[in-house]
Amino acid sequence: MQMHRRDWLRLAASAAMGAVSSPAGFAAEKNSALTITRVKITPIALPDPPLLAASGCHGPYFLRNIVELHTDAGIVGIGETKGGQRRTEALEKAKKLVIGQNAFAYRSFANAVTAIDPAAYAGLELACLDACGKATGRRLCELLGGPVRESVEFAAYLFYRYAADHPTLLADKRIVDQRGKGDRALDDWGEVRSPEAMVKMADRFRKQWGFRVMKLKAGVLPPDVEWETLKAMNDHFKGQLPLRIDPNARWTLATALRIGKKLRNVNLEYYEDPVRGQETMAQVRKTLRLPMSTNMCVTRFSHVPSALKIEPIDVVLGDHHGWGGITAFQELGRICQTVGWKLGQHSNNHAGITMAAMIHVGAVTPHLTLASDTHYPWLIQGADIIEGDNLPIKDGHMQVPKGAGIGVKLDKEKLARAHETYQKCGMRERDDARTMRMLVPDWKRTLY
Ligand code: GKR
Ligand code: MG
Repeated sequence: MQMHRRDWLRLAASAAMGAVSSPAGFAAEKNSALTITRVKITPIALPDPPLLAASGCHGPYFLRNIVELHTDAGIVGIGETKGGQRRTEALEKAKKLVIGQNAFAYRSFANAVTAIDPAAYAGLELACLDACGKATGRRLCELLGGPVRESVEFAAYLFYRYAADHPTLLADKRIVDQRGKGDRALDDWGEVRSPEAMVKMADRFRKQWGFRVMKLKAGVLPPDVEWETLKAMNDHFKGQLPLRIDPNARWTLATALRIGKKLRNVNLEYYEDPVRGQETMAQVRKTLRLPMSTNMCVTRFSHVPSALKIEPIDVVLGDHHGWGGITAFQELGRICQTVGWKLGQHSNNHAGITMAAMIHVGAVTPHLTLASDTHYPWLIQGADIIEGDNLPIKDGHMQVPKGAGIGVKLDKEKLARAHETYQKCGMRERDDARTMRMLVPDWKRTLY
């Protein structure tokens, strides 16, 4: 089926009107062992605007894998995790280890599944927790000992980008929906590749969603232009909003030090991954004495011991998909609290199940006090695979969903459509460099 923005909006509206919220009355199943009988993995592709990062330009779709975990009680738990064919294969392999197990015993297969792929475990654990929540009438955050907060703060995630109806990008053969020019464009943000345009975008993010914290995705334009952008944002908000800048390790040590010195002149919350590797990050941190954060040089538990010695960071940006599930994220929280690191959440493109999961992560991790990253504002309204509208963001915060388990419901029609898109578009792994080369044929991820 071919869709464009208006169709997505219409479908979302009718799904919302037809949504029936069923109470958590699962008394009959309460005594069930909640044995996992079947697991369905559905790879999907959702529309993605041309956002720019050190990796290049986002392609026409981003990929995710959706988990439906069936139990003998008739309860189905849902999960979402990273996308791409390799992940689908890992999930297919992992599901063989969980069928026949009790959903409440999700930690009993954690090591075996994490050894295949932490992101596969994260998707399956989430689906187990959703099933357990539905079986007991408890929200996920309640199952995991919370909530410590009902409202979780997120940051504005600001990307330089091309207009959604850039003619070269619209000619991409992988596009299988009816997006086009003008009001048929995926979105109306237009091109944002200058400090002035970024200030306008930041202002609109603040007005539309109330974000208090602003993160600039850097590693795209020449570093001095990115510095000018951050400074213009700081001036625009009169130095009152905390700022972050993330070049995704596309800067040399010399550039990171040169730009880093200027960062002292703005309301900087932290300097995120300007350079690659713990040693180089530590050099930047020791020279500049700025707070440094990462989702690149400390991304798994085995990276912690060397980070304690080398001291490259002050902040870990965890991701429950990469660290091996929400329960692993809670453990990460305790480690960060113990060693004196602050904790935030990293994000890649995701749909509403992950969005809800990230809110629950915030609700069950006391030490998670920084505003989390999320790509969710970039998800086209009506394109999500959950029932109803995209989850609301107000005053930069999102509320823990009210229903049992994760608290959001899978919309089967939208899921089928997103799977059909995955089958037709031919994209099987993220490849931002390929899209970037459509615009700049000799583009390479060289260092600045
Ligand atoms: O979506 O282009 C992007 C981001 O750059 C993402 O891939 C990064 O993983 O958000 C991430 C980050 O904070 O480094
Ligand atoms: Mg980052």
